[in-house]
Amino acid sequence: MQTHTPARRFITLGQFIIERQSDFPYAKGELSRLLRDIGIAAKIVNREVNKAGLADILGDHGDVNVQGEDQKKLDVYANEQFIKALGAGGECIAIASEENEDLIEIDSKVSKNARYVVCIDPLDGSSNIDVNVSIGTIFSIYRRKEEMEGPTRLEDFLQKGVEQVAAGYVIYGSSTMLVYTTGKGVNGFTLDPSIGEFCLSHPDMMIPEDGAIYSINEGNYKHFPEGVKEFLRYCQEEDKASKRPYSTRYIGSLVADFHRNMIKGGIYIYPSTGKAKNGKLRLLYECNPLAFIIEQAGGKASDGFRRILDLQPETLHQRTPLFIGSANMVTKAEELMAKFSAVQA
Ligand code: AHM
Ligand code: MG
Repeated sequence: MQTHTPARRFITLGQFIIERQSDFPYAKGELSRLLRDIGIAAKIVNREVNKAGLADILGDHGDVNVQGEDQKKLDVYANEQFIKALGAGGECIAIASEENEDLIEIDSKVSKNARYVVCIDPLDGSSNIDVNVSIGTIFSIYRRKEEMEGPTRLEDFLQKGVEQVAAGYVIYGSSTMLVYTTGKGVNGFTLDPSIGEFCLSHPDMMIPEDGAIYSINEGNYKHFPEGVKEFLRYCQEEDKASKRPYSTRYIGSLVADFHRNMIKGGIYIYPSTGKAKNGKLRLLYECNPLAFIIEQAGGKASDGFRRILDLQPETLHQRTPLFIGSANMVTKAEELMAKFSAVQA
């Protein structure tokens, strides 16, 4: 008789989503399917990102996006793939994307009664594509308010971050990972290119309470609020007991900086600057999803004074300063902001 010893079981993203379906606030399978659709689009985008140096896909697309930045071909491609996947899936009624000024309504029979809306930055850090540095996708999922019927309305999107039902990011790096939360912890999946599946590699991710890394574009130093300048002085001070001076690590690709700090412990800051009173990052599809993830992993996210997840969005592409990472580091930065900087209106 032959005996068979089962190999160590690996769990794919698809299996994991199904196994965890009962954790979801509305366990009807819709959210599972939505996450699955995002996973599929991420694999397609990953394929193109990996070919970026080879295919004739680098360079400007010629258009300018809502923020007045040049669009790269891959931004456009990624945007199209996510819209296509979410549109075909039937669970999403509308999308807000960094690449589109207005809401994208899904006009199909299958999506007519869909209960979810998605906010997405399809390819964040796209200025890094041409230099082979990690880039990412960030997404956030809300359920429409119960009373909302018929075509989508702006109100479906202008919900506070605390209302998110799921959020995640994909990092296209030395390996490709998808990390997400549905409010029951954070789990990370690494893409195994040989089988084309995301496999659970980082279960129950937690960020260390303290870190020794700070990530900020110090080129803007002159225009930082006094509280941020004080925090930088604190990071650079000698203090062996608290491992200071800390190290600076700034990739300039939010998902990559965030992901490293999640694993090693650290803080990422994009404060207000002279040019931009509310910083650079967008509340709906950059700050809120990462804030949901960091809180689920035991960290903190703030605009320097207030919890990001409690901010009331007023417009789709609104920006906010962001202080995100290890809980004790964000708390320290908030302390110094309260002491040295006036509260923003
Ligand atoms: P993008 O959405 O246009 O790619 O801009 C967001 C990016 C973040 O990934 C990154 O952290 C930040 O912009 C870097 O900005 P800066 O070059 O001003 O430091
Ligand atoms: Mg972005």
